[in-house]
This record gives sequence, structure tokens and C-alpha cells, in this order.
Amino acid sequence: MEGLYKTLPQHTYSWSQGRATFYKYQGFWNVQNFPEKTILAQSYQAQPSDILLCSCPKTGTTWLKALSFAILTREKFHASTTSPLLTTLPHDCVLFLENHSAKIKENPSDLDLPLLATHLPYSSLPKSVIASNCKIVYIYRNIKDVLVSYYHFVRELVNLSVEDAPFEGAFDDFCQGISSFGPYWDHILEYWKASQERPDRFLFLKYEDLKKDASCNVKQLAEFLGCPFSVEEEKTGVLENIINLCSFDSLSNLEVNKSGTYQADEVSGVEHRLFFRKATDGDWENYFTDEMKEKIDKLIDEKMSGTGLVLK
Ligand code: PAP
Repeated sequence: MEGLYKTLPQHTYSWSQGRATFYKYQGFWNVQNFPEKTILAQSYQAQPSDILLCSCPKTGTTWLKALSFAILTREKFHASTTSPLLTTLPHDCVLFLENHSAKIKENPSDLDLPLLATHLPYSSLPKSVIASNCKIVYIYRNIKDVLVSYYHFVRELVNLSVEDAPFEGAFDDFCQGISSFGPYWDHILEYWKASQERPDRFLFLKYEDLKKDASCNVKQLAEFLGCPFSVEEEKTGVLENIINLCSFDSLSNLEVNKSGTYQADEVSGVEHRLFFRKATDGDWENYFTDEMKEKIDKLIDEKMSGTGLVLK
């Protein structure tokens, strides 16, 4: 592997005081050890019944995992009393393929759920995922809020204060496409193009839409997952309870999500609280200058033109 790293384009974030270095592998940027993780994940043997939750980091992954898990386990657990989500980080309820490929291979979930998640780009997915034609849910979010969320996440990971990690530097790197699983727009576009060929196998959800109309979007998600809410369930509050359990206010206030460390692999851990920051739309306005807004809007207009996707 060492030989491989020498051949890969490399970039260290200057705004991170040299504490975060990225490599470009198979067209996308990531931290060291991702080539290994990708190769291991690519040996996964997907089944047609699998459902893959896909996303770029900071676009609503934790929320989508919680909702999908709660929807699929609603007959076993009650949202406000017995759900594992009350005591387990959503990332430990639905595993990331690239972080836990060995565990997934050896020990499928006790609950026998067909759910898996990944940040891998579409072109790096295991071939079996494409061949099995399994279902894919993709969540995406306004690029400016993704960037602000990502900035804080990385800043906290490398232990720097806002004063010591200039946002302008993060902005420049992100606009060059250098972010975890970036370029962000290429990540979306690959999935979007694949979805155009097989629309029945894909569901695209937008973070802001989920916030605006949780009920409609969660019902759509349940239908796509193959277990729509019945009229009775809606009447008796099953849908509402799931929405409430998975809301930011609820999850971020659970003890399990305020403490503890998520083990992304044997070497790196992430404090649970870092997955729950503010969850507001438009936080970018507190960070962007007019010039930054103009630059990123122009970039996104160019990249997304003709797709029907709105990331601004
Ligand atoms: P990940 O890819 O590292 O798992 P992801 O969950 O995709 O991160 O994104 C984290 C963002 O979702 C955070 O946004 P912020 O930085 O703008 O605050 C986080 O606060 C937000 N988030 C986490 N859980 C929820 C939730 N239940 N509802 C809405 N937003 C949430």
C-alpha cells in the first residue's frame, strides 16, 4: 500500500495547521487508509434485497440511518420506549460498509436488517451492488451548509478552535473538490446519473425537504424501503413517533449521543457528539462573504446545470 500512496495526488489542508492530509483515489479525495477500506468494502457480496443508504459526509447520513432503522424495526420496537436508537448511536445501528466490512461479512446484524450505509462514490461501490440491482437511497444537502458542517467536523477532529482554523481556507479547499469523498458535486452526479438509468432502484432525498415536510418524505422513504405506513399506523401516531424519535432535538439530547466514541476503524474514533451540531438550514450565512457566495453559486450552477438538482 505504501507504494500506492506515493502515486496518489496528495493535499494537506493548510487551515488545519497541517493536521489533515488527503489522497485522491479512484477520482475522490480521502484521508489515509481509505484505499484499503475501499478495497475491502469492494469485496462485499450484495444481495438483491439489500438497501444501501448512500451520501457524502455531512448531508444528513445520521438522520437517514435513524429514520430507515426506525421504519424497518417498527414492529419490533416502540419508538419512545424500546427502540435501540434510544441507547445506540445511529452509526452503530446501520453500519458503514467501508468502516466495518469485516464485521458485516462475518456477523450480519442480529436483527437481520437488509440495511447498510456508505459514503463511497457510486463508481467505487462493490460490483455486486450494481449487479444485484439492490435499492439505493441517496441523501444530499445544500452545498453551503455541507461545507460549514464539514469545516466544523474536521476542525473538531483535528482539535483546532475557530480562531486557529480559518474558514476561508476550508472554503478554498472545498471549492477545489478536496473534502472527504469530494468533489461533493461529482459524488452527487455519479449517483444521479445512475438513478436516471434505473429510477425504480433509487430514491433521492433532500435534507432541506425532509426538514420542511418530514411526514411526506418519511412516508415516501418507507414506501421505497418496502414497508409503507398503513392508515391505522398514521392514525395511531406510529409515523409521528418515528419522526419525533429521529428528530435532531431528540437524538442530540440522548445520553448515548452526547458521550462515547464512534470507532470508525481500529485506529480512529469520533466523539458521538460531533455527529450532532446545529442542524439548521442556512447556517452558511454566518460564514460566507458575498464573494464566497457568488463563487460557490457559480460553481454549482455550472456543475449541476441540466440535472434538475438544486444545491444552493
Ligand atoms: P456524517 O456523514 O459524518 O455521518 P451527517 O450525519 O451526514 O454526517 O451530517 C451531519 C449533519 O447532520 C450535522 O449538521 P450541522 O453540522 O449543520 O449541524 C448534524 O447536526 C446534522 N444532523 C444530525 N442528526 C440530525 C437529525 N436527526 N436531524 C437533522 N439533522 C441532523
